[in-house]
Amino acid sequence: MIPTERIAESNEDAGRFLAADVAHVSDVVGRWGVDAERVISSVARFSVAAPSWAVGTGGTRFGRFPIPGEPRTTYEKIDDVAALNALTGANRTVSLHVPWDDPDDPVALRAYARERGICFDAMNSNTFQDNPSTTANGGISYKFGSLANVDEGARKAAVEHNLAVIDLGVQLGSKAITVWLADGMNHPGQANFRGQFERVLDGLRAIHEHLPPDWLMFTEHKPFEPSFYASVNNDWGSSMLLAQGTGEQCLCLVDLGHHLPNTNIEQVVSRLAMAGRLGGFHFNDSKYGDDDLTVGSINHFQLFLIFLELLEAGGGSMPDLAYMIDESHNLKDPLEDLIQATDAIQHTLALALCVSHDDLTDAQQANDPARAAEVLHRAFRTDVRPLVAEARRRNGAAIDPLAAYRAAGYRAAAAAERGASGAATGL
Ligand code: PSV
Ligand code: MN
Repeated sequence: MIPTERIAESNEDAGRFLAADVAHVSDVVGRWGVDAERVISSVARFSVAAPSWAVGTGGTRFGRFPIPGEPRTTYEKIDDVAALNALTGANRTVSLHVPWDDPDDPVALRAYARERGICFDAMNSNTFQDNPSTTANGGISYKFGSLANVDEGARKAAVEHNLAVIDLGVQLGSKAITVWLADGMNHPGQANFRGQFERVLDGLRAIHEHLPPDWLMFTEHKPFEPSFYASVNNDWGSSMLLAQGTGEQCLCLVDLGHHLPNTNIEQVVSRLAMAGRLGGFHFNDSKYGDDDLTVGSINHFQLFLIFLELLEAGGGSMPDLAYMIDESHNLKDPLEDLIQATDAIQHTLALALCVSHDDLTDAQQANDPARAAEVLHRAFRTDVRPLVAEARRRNGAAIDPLAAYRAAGYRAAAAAERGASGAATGL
């Protein structure tokens, strides 16, 4: 854990000019009618789940370079998320991936997490690689797909795995399951498009039937990888068809990296929200494909526009979706990257909250695109970092979380305890 005294210590130094900076920014945004207090309290309320697998180093198929002190178990992953949350105040939940996480005592795990202020967000099922639920069934493999497979045994194993993940999630206090499928084709002609889609729909319906009444399930689209010719759930259109065909409790999840270059993701968000099927969000950034880069590090203006659409969907507040960071860190200390990702999310939310909705609507109604651009840019180009820092301070978190993390010596302590070569990411 990172003790609260360490955070308070680091805030003494980092907070020297904070009140004056907050007053200045409040004055600036107040000139166009934005209430800085509302921005601060909205940012302070917002939380984004940390994925259990992203507290470890990721890697590529060309290699993986772990760092000392990586978590070895789901318990240690929860320790890392608790440390992250102590610093940001904005990662109050963790999202597990089964069987990368496969707790044999979910009740004990839940209590352990609760003691550290962490709850369980959406569960993730994994039918994109062979795992105990397939190999136990001798001869069954997901090599040619899971829910879309022509082999009935593979489809059955995939459905059963998802049901088991729901049952586990119930014990952990989760309320949702995200279904991302690698199913598709690597070779033209390999399978029948319609047949694959219909089999996936059948499988999703079987999973949906098992959902407790207060649960949701999410279909997550992705254009390619590992299916390099065609994914079954390739884009938001397919995702929405699947969600609509599956049932009322099935919504769509948008992973920012799961779009072909130049896709207008903010428009995708608007469409899904309009159709009442927007349910979840995976934050990351992307230059080429599913690069899993740090949130806001490449396409920051696009992220700002996406936040505007989220606020639009929520009537001026962030809608109640399952928000998660989905990144893979190959070079940075994973916790440092998650700190920066969370900060980027908080920062961009603050920027979007600083847009005057009334002024933007006026410009739109007057067919005045130049004025509309001014309204967006005066918010986007304002330095709202003091408002974000103030939101963190009010949550008892760190004004400068990265500096506080380094000063706390967390990684060195973890390395001493966990050793140099732990690896429980599953990736
Ligand atoms: C697939 O690329 C994905 O975005 C899904 O959300 C998976 O659960 C996650 O990454 C980890 O592989
Ligand atoms: Mn994802």
